[in-house]
Amino acid sequence: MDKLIAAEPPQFRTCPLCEGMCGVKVSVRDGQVQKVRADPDNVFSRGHMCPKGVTLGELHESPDRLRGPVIRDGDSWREVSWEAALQHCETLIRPVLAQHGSAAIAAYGGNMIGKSFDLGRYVGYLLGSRRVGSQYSSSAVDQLPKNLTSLLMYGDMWRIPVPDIDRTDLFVAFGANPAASKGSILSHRDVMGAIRDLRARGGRVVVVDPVRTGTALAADAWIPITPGADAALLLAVVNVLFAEGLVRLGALADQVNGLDALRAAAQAFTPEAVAGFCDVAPAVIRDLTRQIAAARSAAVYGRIGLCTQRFGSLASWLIDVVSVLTGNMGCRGGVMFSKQVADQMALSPRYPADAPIQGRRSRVRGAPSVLGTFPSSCLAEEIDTPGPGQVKGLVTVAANPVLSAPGSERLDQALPHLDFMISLDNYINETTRHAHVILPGPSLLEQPHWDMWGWPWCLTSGGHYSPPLFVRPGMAEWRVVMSLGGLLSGKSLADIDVEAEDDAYFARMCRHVGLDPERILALAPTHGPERILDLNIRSGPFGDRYGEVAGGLTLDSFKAAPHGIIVGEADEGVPLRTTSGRLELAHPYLLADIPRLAAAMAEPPADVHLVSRRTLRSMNSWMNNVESLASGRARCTLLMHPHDAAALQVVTGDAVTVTSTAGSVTAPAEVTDHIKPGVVSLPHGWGHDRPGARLNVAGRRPGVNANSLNPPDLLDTISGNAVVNGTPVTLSKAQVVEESQ
Ligand SMILES: Nc1nc2c(c(=O)[nH]1)N[C@H]1C(S)=C(S)[C@@H](COP(=O)(O)OP(=O)(O)OC[C@H]3O[C@@H](n4cnc5c(=O)[nH]c(N)nc54)[C@H](O)[C@@H]3O)O[C@H]1N2
Ligand SMILES: Nc1nc2c(c(=O)[nH]1)N[C@H]1C(S)=C(S)[C@@H](COP(=O)(O)OP(=O)(O)OC[C@H]3O[C@@H](n4cnc5c(=O)[nH]c(N)nc54)[C@H](O)[C@@H]3O)O[C@H]1N2
Ligand code: SF4
Ligand SMILES: [Mo]
Repeated sequence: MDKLIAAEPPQFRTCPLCEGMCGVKVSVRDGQVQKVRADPDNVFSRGHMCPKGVTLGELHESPDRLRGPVIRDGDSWREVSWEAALQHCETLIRPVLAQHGSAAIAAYGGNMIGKSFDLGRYVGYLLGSRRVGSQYSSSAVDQLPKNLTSLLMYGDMWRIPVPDIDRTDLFVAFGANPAASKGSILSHRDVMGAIRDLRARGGRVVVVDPVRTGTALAADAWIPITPGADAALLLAVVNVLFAEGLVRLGALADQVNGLDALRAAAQAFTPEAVAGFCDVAPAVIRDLTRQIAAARSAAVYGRIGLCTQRFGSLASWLIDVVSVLTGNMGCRGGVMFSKQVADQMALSPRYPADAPIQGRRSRVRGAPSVLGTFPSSCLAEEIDTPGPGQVKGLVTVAANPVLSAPGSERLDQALPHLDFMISLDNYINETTRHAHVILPGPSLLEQPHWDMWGWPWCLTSGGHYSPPLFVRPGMAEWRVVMSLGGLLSGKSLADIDVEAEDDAYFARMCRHVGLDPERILALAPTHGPERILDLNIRSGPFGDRYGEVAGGLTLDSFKAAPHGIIVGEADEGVPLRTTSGRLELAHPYLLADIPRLAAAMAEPPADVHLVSRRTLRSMNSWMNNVESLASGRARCTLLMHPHDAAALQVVTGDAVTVTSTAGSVTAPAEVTDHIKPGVVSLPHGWGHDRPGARLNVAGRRPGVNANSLNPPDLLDTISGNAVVNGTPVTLSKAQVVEESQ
């Protein structure tokens, strides 16, 4: 029986699992979660949720979830006190720092950071550049191209435009499948419902994707495209907009730089010139362009299929360019920028650009860090290649790169050679099984929640505070994080004054938002993440600035509103923080990458391309360990077109071996005409067959790791983002389906 924080459940929370921000009602009996259901009164989600949210209790109660820190002794794990765990960290870190300095320490930050109340607010302290020599992150297998293009175009890496699907007349989605993902960099209570509503009011939806996804099935038109070819198609759209005199800058007319350079850059990319590369007919490209130009409003959107491909930055840039050229940027029904109640990035002194576009080059491969992050696949070689600067110590924070990043096999083999590996993680999984110490965070029900990865992409401005439901046994996570940060900066535990450091950390944020730290510290003496959230709300556009603005919001306003508060909606217009003060439509950094695209268009095409997918009942790698989601039909299957299946003489269920220059996996075929011929699709996040991982549910249905096929050196060069879509592969019929499927 777990200890409740207060005695009056049911409790109303926001489900933190994806960007959907569904309000849920958690009922408890005898210290156990009885059920989790949608909260019809949540002001944002109004009763919408999905099957994952229902499992918040199961996640909390999972016997595989670590309740306290563990230290590895050979192949076994020992539960220890928090003090002993941190002491062990000190013993591990000290000699590495003494011998090699912080340059030999790397950190890998993962997806769950943004969902954790303490990590999300203290990770900046932990992974500051004074403590960690090189940074790696799941962002470089995700949205890094979007960060890059937003920085170049608008001067702010975290201002990413969001499609206004509730008011648009035409929604065009590239490489996104909200039917499974529930929307990403697009937080909406119900994206698929909005698509239905849009069509019901006479609007149109077009999906550009090599797979006829659930989203494509709900759309008016599906444009199957060769994976990795979107940048070429979008350049042709730009070409046609200029050629046919369809460019309308509207309100942005006198705020835009680079129109002529853009026209020149797109000159050679006529629909005829790109049609073969994209496998999309010129007439289809012209028709799509004219539809976007003619629509009263059009919301053009691209997500993971667009970012994690060979030309992820060009494609991400061009998506926004099309919006600007057709008068849909910063406008209702087009794409808009959120106006947050508590913009976490606004508290960061390093904001709006966290780091220079290109920083130091990696030691082994010579790849530059981009916006402070090295390509994910560099980490393995930095660990296993001897020489000055070799990575000797690693901190992973809520990440599972052994499954989630290309080069995963080499990383798996390199990790045991580290002098130390410390993981902040709730499970012993494929990555953390190599750690010397694992420092788990609270369960999602043992911590407060305020969605810091949903509201930034939401055109409704509002907030919802979820109080913790159960008591977290042991040390508060922010204290663990600060202690570890102190150790990484060379202090000994005895010398770390967590509370003084916390005050200093908080004071820096106060100064950054123009508030006098002494005044605020006197008003807000309680340490920890809630004080930071309160500052974030109070210093934001709707806040009370600690009494300076009458009627302004505070964290207490939200604590008094169990179903959340909506305060308004996003403003029209484009917030510009570029040095020119103008929207940079044709930044030279991006233009310089066009010849690489032109060269790729001249290469002989691959016979078969591999792409990735998600399923509704999964969350990256880690929720494959939830029994009620895992049961049922096998999900780690290879989607393939009947033509490709016939060529191999395979039918659904037969084992097919997929081989690339990086490796080979065998998975059961799922033959379907909902995929373009010459394209196969595997879900990502699988491959739970490594010994020593303690994921008992996932281990029974391990599936295969799609990333063993994605070559570590294949990058979107200018962002360093990984390529996990569009990998050339070959197929062959395998003799038996391995038991692992
Ligand atoms: N082939 C292919 N690869 C991909 C993708 C793809 O589409 N195709 N997608 C990419 C994308 S978009 C992403 S975001 C990345 C994700 O990459 P990662 O972030 O590396 O992978 P996750 O599976 O999300 O790992 C989450 C980690 O958080 C831990 N965890 C869970 N709950 C908690 C908690 O409360 N606290 C702490 N401290 N840890 C917790 C889990 O045990 C797990 O180790 O994968 C990328 N990789
Ligand atoms: N249920 C569930 N929800 C999730 C997650 C999860 O694992 N499970 N993960 C969360 C995370 S971390 C993220 S980042 C989001 C991602 O959210 P989405 O971007 O919606 O992700 P996917 O559902 O993988 O859809 C990507 C689509 O891109 C297509 N695609 C692949 N290559 C190309 C290409 O070259 N061009 C084009 N045009 N399309 C291509 C794929 O076929 C696929 O349909 O989802 C989040 N939500
Ligand atoms: S859609 Fe996302 S936020 Fe909503 S219940 Fe499902 S996982 Fe949770
Ligand atoms: Mo992601």
